[in-house]
Formats: sequence, structure tokens, C-alpha cells
Amino acid sequence: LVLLGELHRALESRGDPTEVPQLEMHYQPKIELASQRTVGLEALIRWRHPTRGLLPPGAFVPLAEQSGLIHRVTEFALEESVRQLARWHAQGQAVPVAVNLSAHDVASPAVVDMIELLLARHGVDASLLEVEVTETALVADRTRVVPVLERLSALGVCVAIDDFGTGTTSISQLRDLPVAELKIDRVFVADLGEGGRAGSEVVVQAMVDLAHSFGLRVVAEGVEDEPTARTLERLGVDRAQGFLWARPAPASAVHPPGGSSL
Ligand code: G
Ligand code: G
Ligand code: MN
Ligand code: NA
Repeated sequence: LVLLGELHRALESRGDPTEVPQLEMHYQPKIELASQRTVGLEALIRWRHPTRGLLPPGAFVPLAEQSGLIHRVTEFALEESVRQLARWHAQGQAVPVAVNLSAHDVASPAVVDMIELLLARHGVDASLLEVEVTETALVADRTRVVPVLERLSALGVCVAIDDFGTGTTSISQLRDLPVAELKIDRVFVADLGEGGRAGSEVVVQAMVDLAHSFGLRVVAEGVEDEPTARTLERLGVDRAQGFLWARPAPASAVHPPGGSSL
């Protein structure tokens, strides 16, 4: 609960020039396997806590979700990512940035209004913003979530299903969802490596074929070695992310294609 109060203050003080910003966005490239080129970035929040060091989202996002502070966290993630997109775009470097949304965010149309406002304010094209929603969030409250995702898609914001395979989406549900990308959870990717479970290639192949038959692009998460990357490419996976190419890093250390260093 101390942490919650501190998070509240970190959110309050953002924009205050006398305070050191504590929340930051890091970015990890999404690589097109066929060309090995960076075709997008995923934005991942971090909290540079004054005494506890750099905290990953797992250390504070669930807390924010339970306390209702998540909307403010999401607002920060979206605003910072859109602002950074505008900076990169001004430098001639434009690949889409994907922001993670929580279950709470996508259960309300307010997030769509927020996104529209931010894109307009910063002069960023909707096609440069993507959102990632976990499979669990999608099925938890479908009647609220689907209209929100439909509005986002209509705006031109691409929607991805995150952590796919960990939830319980049925094949018919997948067909009806307004999503453009499916992200295979990293547990399935880990299984492709040495010491992984037998039959894991068949599982990934089935996910790829299913996604492609519905016109979805497939991204694999958590790729840590070359053999796994080659297996994924052979199985038809379109894009991948992972430590093999890059760890999530601050914008200053990220060099999207199309220009010189930042
Ligand atoms: O960066 P890391 O692997 O620790 O991220 C862990 C999880 O936190 C990921 O599943 C990701 O979806 C989630 N996450 C990262 N950044 C954000 C964010 O800005 N908002 C929300 N709601 N979740 C995030
Ligand atoms: O949104 P999601 O929960 O999928 O967030 C991706 C998380 O996975 C981030 O927290 C990121 O730091 C982490 N991650 C990214 N690449 C790798 C990787 O190659 N291996 C592992 N173990 N984790 C990764
Ligand atoms: Mn994600
Ligand atoms: Na994920």
C-alpha cells in the first residue's frame, strides 16, 4: 500500500519540471522474420522507483488494476508512446508502436476517446498506433470489449491479441473478434527450444494456420535463440520479438528504421 501511494504521487508529478520523472516507456522491436527488419515496436512501461530501482510492470500494474489507478497508468503509457511516435516521425522514422491495454481499459469506450484525442493532439496517424489486449481480457467481458475494439479498428488502430494460447478463446470467437494480429505467448516459444515439450511444433503450427485462415498476422514473443527463430519462420510465423534481437530499452537507445540515430 506504500507502493500504491508512491505510484499515485509518481503519476501526479508527471509534467512537473521540478520532479524527476519516474514512469518511463521502454521499446522492444518486432522483427519481420523473412527480412530480419524492424517493422514495429512494443511499448513496455517501467517505474524508476527512487529506492527500489527499475520496476517491471508485474511489480505495479496488478496493483494499479486493483485500485482503479490503471486508467492513469494507461493514459501515461499512451501519451508517452504517442509523443515518442511524433518525435520519431519528425525524424523520418516511422514504424508502428504497440501499447498494452488492461482488461479494465478495454471494457470502457473512454479509452477510445483518449486515443483519438492523443493522436489528434500530437498529429500522429492512427495507423502508427497499435494496441495489445490479452486473450483473457478479451473473453472476460466480451460484450463490452468487442465494441471498444471495433471502434479502435474503425479509427485505424490495429488490435493484437496478446499472450495467445493462455486463455480460452474458441475458434469461432477468434473469427468474430476485430483483431489484426495474434501474439503467441512465450511459453509456446520456449517449448520449441531444447528441453521443450514434444509436439510443441504441432501446437504452434496449428495456431499459425488458424490465425492465417482468419487473415491475422502472427507474432511470436520471447525468442531467445537462432534455432527457435528459424523454427518459427519455417512454421509460418510472420514476426517475432525477443532478447535474440533486443531487450526493451528507452527511446534514446532505440533506432527505428528510416533514419539516422536519434
Ligand atoms: O516488460 P515485461 O515483460 O515485464 O512486461 C510484463 C507484462 O506487463 C507484459 O505482459 C505486458 O503486457 C504488461 N505491460 C507492459 N507495459 C504495460 C503497460 O503500459 N500497461 C499495461 N496495462 N500492461 C503493460
Ligand atoms: O505484453 P507481454 O506480457 O507479452 O510483454 C512482453 C514481456 O516479455 C516484456 O516484459 C519483456 O520484457 C519480456 N520479454 C521480451 N523478450 C523476451 C525474451 O526474449 N525472453 C523473455 N523471457 N522475456 C522477454
Ligand atoms: Mn504485449
Ligand atoms: Na505477451
